[in-house]
Amino acid sequence: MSAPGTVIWLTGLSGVGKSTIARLLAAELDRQGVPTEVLDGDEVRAALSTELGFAKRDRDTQVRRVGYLAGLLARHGVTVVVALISPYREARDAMRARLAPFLEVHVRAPLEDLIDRDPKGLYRRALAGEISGFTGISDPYEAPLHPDLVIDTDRCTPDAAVARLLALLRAPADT
Ligand code: GGZ
Repeated sequence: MSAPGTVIWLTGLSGVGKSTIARLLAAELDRQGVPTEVLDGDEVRAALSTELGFAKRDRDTQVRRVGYLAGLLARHGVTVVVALISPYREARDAMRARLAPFLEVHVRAPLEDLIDRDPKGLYRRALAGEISGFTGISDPYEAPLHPDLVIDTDRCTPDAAVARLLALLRAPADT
């Protein structure tokens, strides 16, 4: 199985399926006896980042906070699944440099699909101008240049995504 203390960093747009995949993966790893925690952007914001908005500086602060927590857990052998938009490449690269082993996973789908799915109505509100600086609509998302894995959620079920992540954890170099 994976090296103890691996950080699996799921990055991608809102509503693309990061949280769903993170929960399923963590449940499966727990079932296999691998101590695992999920750090989800929404939850960390509610617990620790209530003062942060979505300006670049705030998003970078959020990435650093989550990276710090991930590092503390990983140091004690916990596998950490991060589900965070983390739209800026430089901030993610800084986490890769700090955390090891670190696997960057780009969870993606065509923007039109996300606008169609829109379970929370956030894209509708962003397109109507009611939410400013919304990632993918009116704020940038910098896709990873060298992700360890890409998951296209328009073509792959959550279970299939987890199977691919488990394969990556077993043999990071061959996937
Ligand atoms: C992006 C936003 C925004 C804006 C609110 N841009 O899919 P969600 O709804 O439930 O989770 C998203 C969450 C983003 O938190 P992160 O900590 O992952 O973002 S970042 O890494 O960029 O700091 C989304 C919601 O907040 N949301 N406004 N303007 N997402």
